[in-house]
Amino acid sequence: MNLPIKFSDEISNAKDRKLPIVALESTIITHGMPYPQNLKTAIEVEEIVRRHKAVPATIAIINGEISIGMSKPQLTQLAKATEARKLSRADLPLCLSNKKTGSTTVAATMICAKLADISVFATGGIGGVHKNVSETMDISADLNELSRTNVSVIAAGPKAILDIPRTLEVLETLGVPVISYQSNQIPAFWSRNSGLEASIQMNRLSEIADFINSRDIIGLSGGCLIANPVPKKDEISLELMTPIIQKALDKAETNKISGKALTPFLLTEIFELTNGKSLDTNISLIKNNAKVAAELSVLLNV
Ligand code: PSU
Ligand code: MN
Repeated sequence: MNLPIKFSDEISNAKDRKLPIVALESTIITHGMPYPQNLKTAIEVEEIVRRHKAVPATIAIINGEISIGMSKPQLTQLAKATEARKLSRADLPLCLSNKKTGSTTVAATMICAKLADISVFATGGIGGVHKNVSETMDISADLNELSRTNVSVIAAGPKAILDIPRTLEVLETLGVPVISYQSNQIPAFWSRNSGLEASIQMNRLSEIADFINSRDIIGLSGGCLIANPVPKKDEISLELMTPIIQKALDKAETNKISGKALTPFLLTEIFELTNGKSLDTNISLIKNNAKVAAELSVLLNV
């Protein structure tokens, strides 16, 4: 059986020439940001990867095919889509069997990147353990995926809507290294600091590349999380974010929002409660992650 996988011309060419490639997710386009900022950001993030000497591969399932690299019309289609399914490990095959279009979360993007032999992936923030986990058992499949699929994920830490200490405990249990880049703290997405100490701090990308290569040499399975704090000029402090996040969580509880819908709901609420500032921060951190991922992919490609 042939894999249902389709490479864009840009990615086919990059593969032929053995150029470094950076995977990018598509749930951030369909469920993470409003139109048209989502489209503008997706295009700009790809440009940043190119400027830093790597090739961007935005990943989604388009009409039943795992599509690695998007054309502008495809990005536009995703950005305007209202029906696209948010796909994770459990439901990724649904869109393949019924020839539908869906966006890939961190977990699903990792799976597709691995199939396409791409080992570096930039996103905004990963999913994790939700704050009310003792009642809901809501733990993102992103964590499990990090433990089993060997792709390095550059993110601005777990989203601060999550229970960050518990998310880190789960990652540790699963054997996923969390490397804080140029910081002695775990970043909290919109904020540079979570108040939690970094478990591993590295200040140079060459150290991170050596670390990843060492994992590969001893055959450790699973990926690694590189936690890259949002640039200072665009951060919103944790003090400012905490009451806003609480308001959004309360509203989600009142409206009985759960499961897949929860993360997109909270992001939209927070966008409104911050008069759009949270989106500016989100855009800034994803761009910063794309830059670091491109630089890392260049180092790992030699
Ligand atoms: N980061 C963002 N916006 C998002 C996401 C991440 O800035 O929308 C998405 C990612 O695709 C991540 C998903 O994998 O949210 C987590 O969803 P859940 O908690 O349902 O697993
Ligand atoms: Mn969930």
